[in-house]
Amino acid sequence: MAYENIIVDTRDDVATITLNRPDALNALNGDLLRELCTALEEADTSDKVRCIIITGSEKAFAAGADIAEMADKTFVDLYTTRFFENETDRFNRTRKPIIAAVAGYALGGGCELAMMCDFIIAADTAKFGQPEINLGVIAGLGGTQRLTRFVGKSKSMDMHLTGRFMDAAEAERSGLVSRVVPAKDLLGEARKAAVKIAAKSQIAAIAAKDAVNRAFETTLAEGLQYERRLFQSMFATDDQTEGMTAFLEKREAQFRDR
Ligand code: CO8
Repeated sequence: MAYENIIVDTRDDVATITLNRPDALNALNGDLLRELCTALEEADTSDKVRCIIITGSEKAFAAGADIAEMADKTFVDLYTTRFFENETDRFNRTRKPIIAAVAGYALGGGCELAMMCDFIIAADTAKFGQPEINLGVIAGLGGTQRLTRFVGKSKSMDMHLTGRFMDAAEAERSGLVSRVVPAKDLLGEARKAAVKIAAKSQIAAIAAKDAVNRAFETTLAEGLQYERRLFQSMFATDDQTEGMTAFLEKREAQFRDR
């Protein structure tokens, strides 16, 4: 499919989706988000894709939801059209692993989009923030909930109330990002991680994502039970047999997603 606001490059089992509205620092408007969701759905169902990367430009992953598109909307508009609800639901239905590769600004909806991915690799130029308070509003794509779970109440409150930005080192220190790399290596490192994930059993990767995400939704006892059942169900797969046999035979496993 032809896209106007994103670029999709699929190779080596990895789909890289680049947000591409350079004139607006990749601000997230409805068209971009809908294209992103369609690209994710295509990747999720494609035999050629086993891991997905979402990235932006050197200057901005995304500088937030598109303020120009939102400015004239009323409460009734947002409420009756379920503004961006469908898009976030579509995004969250993606089963394959998604890595956010973030350079430059990841602000407001941009920070929230990065947090909706499964993990974040940041360039040393990355700046994260929830500056919606400067616009007289608050975060609306999960920032108050997800950032708080990532970095704890105190830092999350600080970010949401002052609107200040967090640099890459602080983001790594506080658990928002999994690692920080030099800006020039960002895509290379993200691709290396994605190719590594793509070589695993797809069933195990999806189950791991499912189980980790469950930690955000439930009690420890329920989460442990969920993990136990998923672990047990892995033993109904050929990939478990192959993975363990390959280890014992001292060779590389050849997973077949069965
Ligand atoms: N929306 C629309 N346009 C934007 C946005 C944005 N979020 N951010 C930047 N732009 C545009 C600018 O208007 C400018 O356009 P133009 O050249 O036509 O004037 C262009 O991008 C370049 O921006 P700047 O000239 O401002 O670049 P600077 O390097 O000087 O500054 C900043 C970069 C600091 C990133 C600055 O652009 C900025 O502060 N941007 C806004 C950041 C922000 O407030 N983000 C939060 C937006 S609100 C939000 O995300 C809510 C999400 C919840 C949605 C809920 C739905 C249910």
